[in-house]
Amino acid sequence: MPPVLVLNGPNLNLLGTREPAIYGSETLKDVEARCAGRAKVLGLATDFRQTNTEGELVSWIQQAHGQASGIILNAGAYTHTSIAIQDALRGCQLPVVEVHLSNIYKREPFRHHSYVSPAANGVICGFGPHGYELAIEALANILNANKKG
Ligand code: CA2
Repeated sequence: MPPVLVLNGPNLNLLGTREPAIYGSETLKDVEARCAGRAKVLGLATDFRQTNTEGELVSWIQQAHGQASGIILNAGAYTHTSIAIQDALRGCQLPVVEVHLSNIYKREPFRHHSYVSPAANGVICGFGPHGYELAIEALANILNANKKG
């Protein structure tokens, strides 16, 4: 089975270095290790990436077709602005789980709308780094169901 692509958008490279009250003290490396560990238990591999560039996210999503078994996406602030990412997700024909560290519905109104959600199978937000593990589990369930069906 091809790896699960775990994509992280702008500023998530700063995780654990600033704004701990919102995003916690774990680094993105820690989150990567959580994903790899959870995936391994479920018989999956992960390909974990971060970029500050919208176009790079779009390219990675395009390339995932046939190369990944599914996508977990924290698009960061592009969540709230990017029609290009939504278009790429709609075209990739893969299961997609949207994840956010913070509960975006508890925050500023401009974070309440997601362009990713209409193209995702589901959304996990507000559980910090553990949310990524929940997203891996959700994706594994979808992949198992697709295998059977
Ligand atoms: O809660 C999330 O995971 C977000 O996707 C994080 C984005 C934010 O724009 C979304 O509304 C919700 C921001 C990521 C910035 O991460 C930082 C981490 C540490 C220090 C500064 C920024």
